[in-house]
Amino acid sequence: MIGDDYFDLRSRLGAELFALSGLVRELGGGQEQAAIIDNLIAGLRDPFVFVVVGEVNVGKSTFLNALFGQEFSRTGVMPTTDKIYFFKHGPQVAVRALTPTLEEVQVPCDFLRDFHIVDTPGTNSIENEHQQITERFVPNADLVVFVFSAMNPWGASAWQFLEKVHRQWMRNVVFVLQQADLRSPEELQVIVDYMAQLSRQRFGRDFPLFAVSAKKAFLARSSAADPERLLAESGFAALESYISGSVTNNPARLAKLVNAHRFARQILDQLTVKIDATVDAARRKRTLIDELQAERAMQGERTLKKLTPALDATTKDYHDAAVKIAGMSEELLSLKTATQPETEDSRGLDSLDHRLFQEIMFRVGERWRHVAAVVEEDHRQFTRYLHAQARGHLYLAPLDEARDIDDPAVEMRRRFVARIESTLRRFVIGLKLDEAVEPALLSARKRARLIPWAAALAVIAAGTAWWFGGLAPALLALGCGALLTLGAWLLARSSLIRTRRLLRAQLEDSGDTLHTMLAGQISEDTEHTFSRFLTILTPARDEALLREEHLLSQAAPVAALRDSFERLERELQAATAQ
Ligand SMILES: Nc1nc2c(ncn2[C@@H]2O[C@H](COP(=O)(O)OP(=O)(O)OP(=O)(O)O)[C@@H](O)[C@H]2O)c(=O)[nH]1
Ligand SMILES: [Mg+2]
Repeated sequence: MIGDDYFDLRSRLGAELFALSGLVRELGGGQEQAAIIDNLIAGLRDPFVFVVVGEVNVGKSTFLNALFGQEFSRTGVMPTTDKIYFFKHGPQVAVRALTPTLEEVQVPCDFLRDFHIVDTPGTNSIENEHQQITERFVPNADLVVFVFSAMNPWGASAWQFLEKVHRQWMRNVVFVLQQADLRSPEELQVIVDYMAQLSRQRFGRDFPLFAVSAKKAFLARSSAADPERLLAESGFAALESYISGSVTNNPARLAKLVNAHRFARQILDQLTVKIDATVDAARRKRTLIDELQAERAMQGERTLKKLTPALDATTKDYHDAAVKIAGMSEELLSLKTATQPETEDSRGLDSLDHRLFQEIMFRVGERWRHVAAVVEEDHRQFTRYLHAQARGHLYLAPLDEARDIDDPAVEMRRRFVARIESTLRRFVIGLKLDEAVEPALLSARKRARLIPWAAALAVIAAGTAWWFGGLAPALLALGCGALLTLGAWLLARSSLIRTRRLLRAQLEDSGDTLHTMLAGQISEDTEHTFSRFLTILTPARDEALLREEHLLSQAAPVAALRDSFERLERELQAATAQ
């Protein structure tokens, strides 16, 4: 097909402009830019205009049919083309008279989308229309084909017509010596040489000249057998290649492609800048959230570090409380208690852990309320920091918005204090002081109960001995009884002392447990306090990441289009340089 290289370039540019227009619309590049691209696309479709002139019956219409391989223009031995026919593409054949001597003919042939053809009657038959053709069509023509018949190329009217063509348009003129099959090669050579000489004489220039047989070329392209031979004999190949070249290297057309490409390239550059900026903004946003998340973790650690002194002080305070409770247990685990009725001392036992808890709370309660206030302040400050960093860059929902809490920091403080208290309570309960003390107290009590009996036994034995044996046996019995009583007393006392020791040791050894429990608790609480910021940071990050990925997926076709624009630019430069 004629001008394949040009049409290939044009259709690729068209496809890229189309892709660009789609991207501009999709990425919100602006209606104005989209409209510019649409205009550029429409501008590319401008068809080439070929005008054919020559005397009657020289084979103009046959030449056109052969050139495009389609019989769209009528031919015949009689003068056939009686008007100027302007052929263009249409969905069906339609003829419209524009003037009495000019008709527009629409034909559903695809090549007519790219070529508008002006077929003219013989120059010798339409002297009056010469002006119309030279003024109206020739200046718009990309190619003006002067057809001469090899049988008689000297007919004056064609040469006279050429004289009327402005010199400016002569560069688009090509001579076709038609019906070459009716002459021998030698005759043709003589004619060709003479025509060249004539054109130099009359116009001071050479025109490209091709001797062809359109009849054979058309046959080759339609039904005939042995099309290669016919085509070779027709001499059409050189003519076609010349016409193809004139299409492909048409400077105005190439300039149009280059301009369209340049315009589109500017729009593409703007689009690239815009999308790069949005990708950058999205990336910065995600990086900011990453930083905020890292800062959140560090803030948690900083706050936790602030709590360590309180933890150590609490262990110390607990020690004091333990000493005090151990002291109190001396009274509880005394012989006096052991000899008292059971109900009273068990009340004392029950209250031992309660008292321990009270003692601890008395010592540490205020401290942990203060600690909670520190955590609350850190929480507040981090909230402020977070929103200050986010301002103008990213939207962060208020913390606990969904839970409808007035002041999350206050709520967090209350919770912190309550959980410390509950940890201390669990710790005290976990000591199981009553379990440690009760069995010892029971055994002490059993032993203590022996004391009055032993004493009574001693007195009775001494009295009986006095009665029957006098003073000496009585004193002996009394001594034995006293020894028995002392034994019982010692047994009870040792049991109580052991228990007190055990209790003291247990209380004192539990300091580490308390430390571990509290450390675990505050670390969990601090983590919990600051991890609540994740409820706003994580969704914000997910959203930013999604947006970034979405924008990158949009940037990818823009980058791909840039690449193919660059490739096409190189090809256009190469085509223009030829
Ligand atoms: N032998 C031969 N005959 C041809 C060739 N080209 C055209 N003819 C014949 O020449 C006659 C005129 O052909 P057309 O194509 O109608 O010529 P035209 O210049 O368009 O004629 P008008 O429209 O009347 O001006 C027809 O009989 C064709 O068959 C050719 O290459 N060789
Ligand atoms: Mg004709």
